[in-house]
Amino acid sequence: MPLNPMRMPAGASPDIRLSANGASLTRVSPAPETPAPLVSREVVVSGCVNRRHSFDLCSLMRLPTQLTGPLDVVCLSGRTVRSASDYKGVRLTALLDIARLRLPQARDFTRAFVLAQGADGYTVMFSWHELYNTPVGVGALVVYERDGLPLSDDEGGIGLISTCDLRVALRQVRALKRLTVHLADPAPI
Ligand SMILES: Nc1nc2c(c(=O)[nH]1)N[C@H]1C(S)=C(S)[C@@H](COP(=O)(O)O)O[C@H]1N2
Ligand SMILES: [Mo]
Repeated sequence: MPLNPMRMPAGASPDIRLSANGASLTRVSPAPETPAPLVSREVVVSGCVNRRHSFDLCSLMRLPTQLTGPLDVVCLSGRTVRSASDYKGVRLTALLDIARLRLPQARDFTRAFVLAQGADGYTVMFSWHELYNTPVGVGALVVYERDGLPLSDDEGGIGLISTCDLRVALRQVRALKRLTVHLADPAPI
């Protein structure tokens, strides 16, 4: 029989101490109710692409940089989540261009769309047309810096922002992990 019948959950850090007589437990930080921050260190581009590609911070920084300029991040309710002077990142389309869309038929881009997913599963969608055929694509950025500082772990590390949206907070993805390219099924004729 183990002295301490309380078992650690798998993957938990050994931050519980027994007192000298083994009777009481003292918790050492971090407290178990503090969730680990949602953070991304790389973005994987997959799905209908020729080359599945993974971009970490270094490879993102090697791509042509885009700055947003002053931006209010507003939610659907109208609440301003934050006002930033600048986000720095790269165009979402730059990542797609490197992975290269894989389209069975020449005109399949008309039904292509991209799902962008955060570490918690939060998912937003961009159509090929939005990205390549409207101003939205120019403002859809994978970002890694805000106001001259790297996005901290608490801010997700790597994110996505769509600066041309009316309510920017909604298609902002904290801790961006995945970009997957899909083809919508055409309706039967
Ligand atoms: N990964 C992730 N990103 C997300 C969300 C979320 O739940 N998970 N919520 C969205 C919503 S509704 C809002 S208002 C903003 C909040 O911004 P913040 O999380 O950067 O403060 O994040 C957006 N991005
Ligand atoms: Mo929100």
